[in-house]
Amino acid sequence: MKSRWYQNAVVYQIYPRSFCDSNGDGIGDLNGITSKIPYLKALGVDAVWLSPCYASPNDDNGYDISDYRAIMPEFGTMADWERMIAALHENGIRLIMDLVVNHTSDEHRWFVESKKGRDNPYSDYYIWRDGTGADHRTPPNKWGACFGGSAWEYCEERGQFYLHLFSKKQPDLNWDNPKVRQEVADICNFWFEKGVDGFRCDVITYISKPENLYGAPFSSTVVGPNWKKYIRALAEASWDRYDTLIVGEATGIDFDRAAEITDEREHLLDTLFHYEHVAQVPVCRHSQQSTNLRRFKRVLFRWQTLPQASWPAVYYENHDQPRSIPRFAPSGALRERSAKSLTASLLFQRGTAFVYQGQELGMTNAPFREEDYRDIQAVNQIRATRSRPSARLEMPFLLRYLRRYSRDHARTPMQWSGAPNAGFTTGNPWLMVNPNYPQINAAEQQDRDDSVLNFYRRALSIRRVWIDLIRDGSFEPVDPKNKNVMAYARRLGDRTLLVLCSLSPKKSSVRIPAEYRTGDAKLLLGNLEQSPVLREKTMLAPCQCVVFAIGG
Ligand code: TEU
Ligand code: CA
Repeated sequence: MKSRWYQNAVVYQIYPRSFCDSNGDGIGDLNGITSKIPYLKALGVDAVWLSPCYASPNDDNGYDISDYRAIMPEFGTMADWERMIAALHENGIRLIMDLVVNHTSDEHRWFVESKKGRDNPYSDYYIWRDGTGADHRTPPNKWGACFGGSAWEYCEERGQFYLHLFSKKQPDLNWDNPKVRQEVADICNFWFEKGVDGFRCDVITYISKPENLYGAPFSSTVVGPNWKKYIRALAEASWDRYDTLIVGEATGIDFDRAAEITDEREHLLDTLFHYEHVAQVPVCRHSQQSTNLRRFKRVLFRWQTLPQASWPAVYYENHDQPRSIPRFAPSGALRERSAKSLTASLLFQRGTAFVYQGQELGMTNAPFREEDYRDIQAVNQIRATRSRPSARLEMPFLLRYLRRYSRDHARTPMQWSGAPNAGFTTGNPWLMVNPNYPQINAAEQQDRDDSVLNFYRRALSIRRVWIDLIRDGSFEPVDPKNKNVMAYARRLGDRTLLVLCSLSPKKSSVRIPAEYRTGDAKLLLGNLEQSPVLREKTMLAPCQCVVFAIGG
C-alpha cells in the first residue's frame, strides 16, 4: 500500500563512486556512505537515491549491470549494504535504489547465453535482428547510440545484430518477452524484501520498442506501443505492493505524456524527471552561465501546472548534468550567494525535490583538460574526434563543449574538507578532485553560519514546517517575464509563501502585485543581512533571495 510519503520528501542523490572512500583505493564505497549518515541527517534529507551499486564491469560506471543481486566488489559486500540501509533507516532516511533494466551489461549471464545462438533459454532476452543488404551486414535501422556510433552491433557468434541504445557493452533487453518482464519484477521484489523504499528507473521511457524495427524512427521507442501494459503489470507484480517511490527517468518526454503516465489513477510511475530545463544550448564564447532565465522559468513554471492527479519531481543537478553553478547562476565572487538563491528557487516548488551530492556546498564545474575526462561519453567523443582528419580544427570545439557539459563535472569527488584530495580518499582518486576544494568543502561550511550548507539546512527545516502548503498549495508565477529574477508565490487557504530569487549579477527589480503587499510579510529565509521592503517595484541586490510568509 502506498502512503505517498514522497510527496513531503527531499531526496539526496549519492553517486557512490565519488562520495566517500573508506579504504583508500580511490573509489567511493558503501562503508564511506554509512560513515556520512550523520552528515545527511544534519542536512535534513528524507531519502537517499543511490546510483547503481550492483556488480558491473563499469563501462558506464555501474549503469551496465552484470548481476542485479550482487554488490560491486569495489563498493563493498552485501553485508556492508545491509549495514548501510539499517543505519539509514535508524536515522529516518529512506533508500531509493537505481533500477537499470532497459539494458544489462554484455557480461550479464543472460547476454553471454543469448549471444550463443537462437535456441537457448535466453535467446530472446535481447533484441536480435538480421542485418540487411546483400551481405546482411547493414543494421536494421539508422539509430545512433547515445555514446556514439550505430545503436546496432554485429555479433559474429550469433550472426545477427543486437540493439544497444547506449554503449555496445549495454545491450537492450527485450521487454516483449514475458520472461524478461518477470525477471524485472523478481529483481524489484528481491530488493523490496531487503528493505528498499523505491526505485529511480533508468531510461524507463525506452523499454517498449516498436514492433517493426526495420526503418523505424527513433521517436517510436519513447513510451513505445506496449509501454503502459508492461509498466502497469510491473506495478501490479511489485511496485504497488510496497510503500514505494517510483521515479522514472523520462528522457524525451513531453508535458502531456508526462501528465498521462504519472496520473496516480493509471498506476504507472509516481513521478518522473523531465529534461526540458536542462536542454543544452549552443556553446558560445563569452558566458559560462548558459541559460536564458526567461526560458528556464517558462519551462519550470509550466511543469508546476501538472494536473492534481500527477506529481512533479524538481531538480537542477544529477550525475549526468554539469553543476548548476555556473550553468544557471553566476559564479566567481557571487558563487555562494547564487547557490543559495538557486536553492530557494528550487525547494519551494511543488514536487519531490532532488538534491545532488555537493550541490549543498555550491560545488562547481571542474577545469578538466583533455586527458582528465573519464566518462565513456566524453572519452568516446574525444577518441572519435581525434581519429578524424579534421581533428586539429574540431578538437577545440569539442573541448569547449565538454568544459561546459561533460558528465564528469558532477562526478568529481565530494569535497569533504581541506585535507589532501578534499578528504574524499587517502589514495589516488579515480577522477580528478576539483582544485577549488580548499575554498569549497563541507568542513569549512559546517560551522560557518552563513555557508551554503547551513542555508540548505535552514531551507530544509523551513520546508518541513510549511510542507502542507508546499505540497498542496497553488503555484502562482510572479512577474514571469522578468529577465533577472525567478519569483513565485505558493498559496493554501489564507497563507502564502512569496519566493523572490535573483539569479543575475546585477541589481534587479521585481514587480510584486498588490495582493502580496498586505503589510504583514514575515521574512523566513534570505541570503543577505538586509531584506528588501515589498513594494510594487521591489529592489534586489545581485543574486539576492528572500522567502516571505504572508497571512495566516
Ligand atoms: O541516462 C540517460 C540519458 O539518456 C542521458 O541523460 C544521458 O546521460 C546523456 O548522455 C546526457 O548527455 C541514464 C543514466 O542517468 C546515465 O548515467 C547512463 O549513462 C544512461 O542512462 C545509460 O544507463
Ligand atoms: Ca573504496
